[in-house]
Amino acid sequence: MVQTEKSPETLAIYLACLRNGFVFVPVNTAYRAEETAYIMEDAKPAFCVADPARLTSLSEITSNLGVPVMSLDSAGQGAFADAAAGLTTVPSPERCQDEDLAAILYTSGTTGRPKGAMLSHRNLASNGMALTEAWRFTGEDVLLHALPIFHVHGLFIACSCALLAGARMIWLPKFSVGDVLAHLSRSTVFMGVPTYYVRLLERTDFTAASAAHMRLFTSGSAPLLSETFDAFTARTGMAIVERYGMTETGINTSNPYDGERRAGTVGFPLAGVEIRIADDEDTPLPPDAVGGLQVRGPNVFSGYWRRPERSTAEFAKGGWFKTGDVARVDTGGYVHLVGRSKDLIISGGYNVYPKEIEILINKLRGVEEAAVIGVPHADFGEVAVAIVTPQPGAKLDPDTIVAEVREKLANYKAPKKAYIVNSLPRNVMGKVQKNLLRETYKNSFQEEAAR
Ligand code: MLC
Ligand code: AMP
Repeated sequence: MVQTEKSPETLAIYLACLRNGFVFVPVNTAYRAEETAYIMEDAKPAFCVADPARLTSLSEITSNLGVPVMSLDSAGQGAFADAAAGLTTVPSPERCQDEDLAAILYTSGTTGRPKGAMLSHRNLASNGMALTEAWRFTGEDVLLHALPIFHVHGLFIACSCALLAGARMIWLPKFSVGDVLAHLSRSTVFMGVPTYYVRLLERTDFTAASAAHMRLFTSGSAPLLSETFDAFTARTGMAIVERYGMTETGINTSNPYDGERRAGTVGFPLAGVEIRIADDEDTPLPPDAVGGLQVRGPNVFSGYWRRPERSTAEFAKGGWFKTGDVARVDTGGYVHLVGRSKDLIISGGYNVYPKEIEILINKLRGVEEAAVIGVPHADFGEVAVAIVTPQPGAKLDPDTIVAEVREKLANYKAPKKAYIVNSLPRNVMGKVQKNLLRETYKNSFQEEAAR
């Protein structure tokens, strides 16, 4: 398990794991101690590498579990680096089978607890090769890498393309619009979440000339608004390639490299990947019908770590994985994502599961019940907002609720605002009507956007 700041050394640890048959488990560096502890207890890693700033908070859990831990900082220094430097021989590579486990990536779930998606060597290799081909990567490319490397986007999608093609990467420690602008003239490919493009477009010094050396911009992890797509084309003369992926599957579909890149769509299935739209009984639907998007292929994971029951429930007969995304395929074959059946907020490309936050707020003193919803936000696409009812006689302060969540959960998950109300709207079954709440609070961030 690795929870370190982005560095070339962290990438080397990942590659060393692949080469030697170890299972790589990257963990988001924004996670608080409890979130990390949960993953560590679930994964039970043989060994842990962590940023020195985390050693104290991790020590209790690592010593309870008997997990050895070594430090590595953002500059690639620390006990782990020292030990590696002392090695005199390089072990020969392990002969891994296609089905052998290569990585476990934790993805939060609608139950409020993260589960580890088990990804095999075949999953990673097949998807990397299909993408390298689809996006025409060659050894001449220079990928400007600004994504975090604890998720599939930055770690597998971006790195697999560059490494399989023998391309170079400019390795930014994190996304910063200034750094990206400074390096575009030396790069040929950039991959981002929609927020990166929104922020680039806010800069008047981002022009057609800044992008003149680039051959490809891709976007994914969250919906790219048509306005962003159009503004980008108007500014640069280039069309962003929007694609669609998941932790459990890597990339499923992409707009074409050659051919029309259509705004508001995520293009066609990659080579070797099958998708279908199905109804609630898993019966395939005809073109243009809206239903659940299911996927099958060498990219699809084998199940969740130590959760056989969840793994079976998420697959339909014939090995089709139910993504939880609601989509339609038009008669031209383009896939349109139209919604999600899972209660999920995607904020700046990070997944936020309302359930996880609701469970936490419900435990706070004086709280009767909380409902967490996603509302539109100009920068992050959407952000979490909490609607909370007090216990009889209790007085609640919205800012305190937000602050208490931030103590326990990564900042990006914390609601950006909380509202205290007397009651939550419910349907006849007693279920909270989140659609009504989303409508009521949809303008929560309009003023900020206008400023
Ligand atoms: C940071 N903050 C966020 C946030 N990121 N809030 C909501 N949503 C986010 N995504 C908060 C911080 O906690 C902080 O709060 C404030 O915003 C500013 O923090 P920051 O550190 O300055 O933010 P910044 O570095 O600018 O980060 C924003 C970002 C980053 C967009 C650059 O979130 C990012 O790189 N996102 C990419 C995520 C990604 O790689 N997703 C791929 C998942 S894989 P405060 O209050 O403390 O100031 C996947 C599959 C697929 O989905 O298809 O690809
Ligand atoms: P994750 O669990 O972090 O891997 O997130 C996967 C989810 O991100 C998918 O199930 C989709 O809901 C969403 N997603 C990924 N790419 C796109 C995209 N291009 N447009 C809309 N949603 C996307």
